Amino acid sequence: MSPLPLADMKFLLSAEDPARIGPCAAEAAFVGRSNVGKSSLLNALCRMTMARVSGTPGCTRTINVFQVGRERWLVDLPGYGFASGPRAQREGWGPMIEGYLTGRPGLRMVCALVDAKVGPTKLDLMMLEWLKAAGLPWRAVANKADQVKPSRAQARRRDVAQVLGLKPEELAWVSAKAGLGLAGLRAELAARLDS
Ligand SMILES: Nc1nc2c(ncn2[C@@H]2O[C@H](COP(=O)(O)OP(=O)(O)OP(=O)(O)O)[C@@H](O)[C@H]2O)c(=O)[nH]1
Ligand SMILES: [Mg+2]
Repeated sequence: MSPLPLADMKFLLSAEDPARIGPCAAEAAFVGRSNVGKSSLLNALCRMTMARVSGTPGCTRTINVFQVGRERWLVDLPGYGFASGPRAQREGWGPMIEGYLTGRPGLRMVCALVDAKVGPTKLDLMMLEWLKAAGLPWRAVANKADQVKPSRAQARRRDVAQVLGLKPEELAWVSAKAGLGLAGLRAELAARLDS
């Protein structure tokens, strides 16, 4: 298997209307509530600063597509659960995210992010149920693991996994900021996109 050139990410396009995004053989997407670190994780996985990151929720407002190889994409989506911003825009995000997720035959992996310290929110659980019902290849990822004391990490991972109905080892435990757990997720992503 040739390793995906995850370190050679290029910005490809930004779209509000998922119907306008052309086909791709294999792609992976990042979903989760606003500010959970989707864009940061995408950057960290590729060791680049390409996707825009901000401490203010609602930073990513469109579907942003990055190319990581021939017909291989990583897709950064807007977050959900963001309480401010123009109402019309907020209400447009649900259909935008849903429209994207249901319209991509090449979608090989959906990284569903939750906050390792905060734990899954109601909306996170709804998102996971929705991904399961849609039959999409989801992968639960707890980000910001650096916010959890190392001495509590094992118990915390077990508890977060339990809320999601998973075994601890089925929940990727990562930190985009500290680089924790990224090698495993990177390898998994590359394998799924390359299969
Ligand atoms: N401590 C810590 N902070 C992180 C981590 N990942 C991201 N952050 C911070 O969380 C904030 C939000 O990060 P983003 O990557 O913009 O989050 P997002 O999920 O893309 O947010 P939206 O685009 O609004 O949906 C930024 O201040 C990041 O620096 C992490 O692993 N640990
Ligand atoms: Mg973002």
